[in-house]
Amino acid sequence: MSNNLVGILGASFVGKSHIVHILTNKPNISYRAHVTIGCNISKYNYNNIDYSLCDIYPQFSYIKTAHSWLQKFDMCIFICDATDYSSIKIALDFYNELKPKKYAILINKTDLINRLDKEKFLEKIHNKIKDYILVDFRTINKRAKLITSFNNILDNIN
Ligand SMILES: Nc1nc2c(ncn2[C@@H]2O[C@H](COP(=O)(O)OP(=O)(O)OP(=O)(O)O)[C@@H](O)[C@H]2O)c(=O)[nH]1
Ligand SMILES: [Mg+2]
Repeated sequence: MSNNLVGILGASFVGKSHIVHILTNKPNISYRAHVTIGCNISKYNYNNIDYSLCDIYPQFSYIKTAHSWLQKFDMCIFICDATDYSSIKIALDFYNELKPKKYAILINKTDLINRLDKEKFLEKIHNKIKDYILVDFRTINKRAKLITSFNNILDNIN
């Protein structure tokens, strides 16, 4: 495990594991959806820096239990699902629990909504959380773009 711990947090089914899978596997290995229990740690290298991507079980009880460990994370990336408003509240609850100094929000599944709904979703986030880096994204079939966006996040919050 590297010294750079990156927490990948958000409600269940928002796409956390799929994102980590794309970042850490070859393009020909397809993602098989599964429920993540506990914390899955994957290695990621960018600009000769090793990161440990920690894909975290999204139950609030787990976040509470693992609180002191999660607070050691160097940065947190909160994932929201553009089709599910409740994913904003859950990301916010995790943010308020951990209060990370360095964090970003990635809005996933934007392939499933239209432009107008996307604007409404973004406005809702703007009203709730200030001062963050925002990436809006669709995981599906956008590997290269995800890697670029993710590396941009690392550049900007590091
Ligand atoms: N259409 C669409 N589907 C997506 C996208 N990203 C992820 N998915 C799908 O959403 C489902 C849930 O993704 P996961 O990555 O397993 O979700 P998770 O957040 O890890 O869920 P938990 O482990 O239960 O917390 C999977 O079937 C993914 O393939 C996206 O951008 N667009
Ligand atoms: Mg998962």
